[in-house]
Amino acid sequence: YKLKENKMTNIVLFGPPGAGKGTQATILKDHYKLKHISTGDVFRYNIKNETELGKMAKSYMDKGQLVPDQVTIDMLKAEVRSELDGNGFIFDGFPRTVAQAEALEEFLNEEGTQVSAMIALEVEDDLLVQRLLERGKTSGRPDDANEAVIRKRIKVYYEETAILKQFYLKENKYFGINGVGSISEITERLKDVIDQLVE
Ligand code: B4P
Repeated sequence: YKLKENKMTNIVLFGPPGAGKGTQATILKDHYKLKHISTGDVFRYNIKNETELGKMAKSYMDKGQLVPDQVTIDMLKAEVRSELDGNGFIFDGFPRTVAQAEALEEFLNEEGTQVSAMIALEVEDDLLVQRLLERGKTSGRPDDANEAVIRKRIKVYYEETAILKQFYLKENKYFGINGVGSISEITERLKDVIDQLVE
């Protein structure tokens, strides 16, 4: 799979916490042979290994807040640089702020590529809370453990992240799909969008 007019296929999976980004990215990366970058996973890896970055990130994540932009952007760039010879990327959980979106655009341009599409998974808040509480029973993730933190993450999404829809709409790169249904139904909806971009 290669993007029709471009060197790489770079998909941003978008949506509120619990919308299914990580779930779908894991499936799509194998299907399209893309590198999956989840900033949440990279932070959790650093937390597990007790790195300085991990200690810092944990203090924000446990409260349902975003990790500061500069560290997140630097981390993302390092991940992208390690895989620039591949087919492209699925970004899962990045960008989450306007500053992150601008940094991504500039950085990909420098590397001779760009975001192909942002695809948003649309799911209502109560279902998000339900999914995350369910995951919290087994994930061991402190940010899934209680409803107040989950509600805080959703609030941060509407305050800081949701605006990115406008950013990509302006560039004609925004696609919204219904994120409610079985995991395989949603994968099919995503493939319908992505198949129009790749050959
Ligand atoms: P993330 O790791 O990105 O976590 P998330 O928003 O909860 O989404 P995730 O991908 O894990 O869940 P999914 O929807 O797949 O972020 C965690 C924290 O890290 C943030 O709060 C922030 O502090 C920090 N962070 C990460 N990126 C950052 C950035 N760029 N800038 C600053 N800070 C950043 O799935 C949720 C659950 O729903 C799962 O249990 C799944 O099994 C279930 N599910 C999925 N699809 C379903 C379906 N169709 N039906 C039923 N259940 C489904």
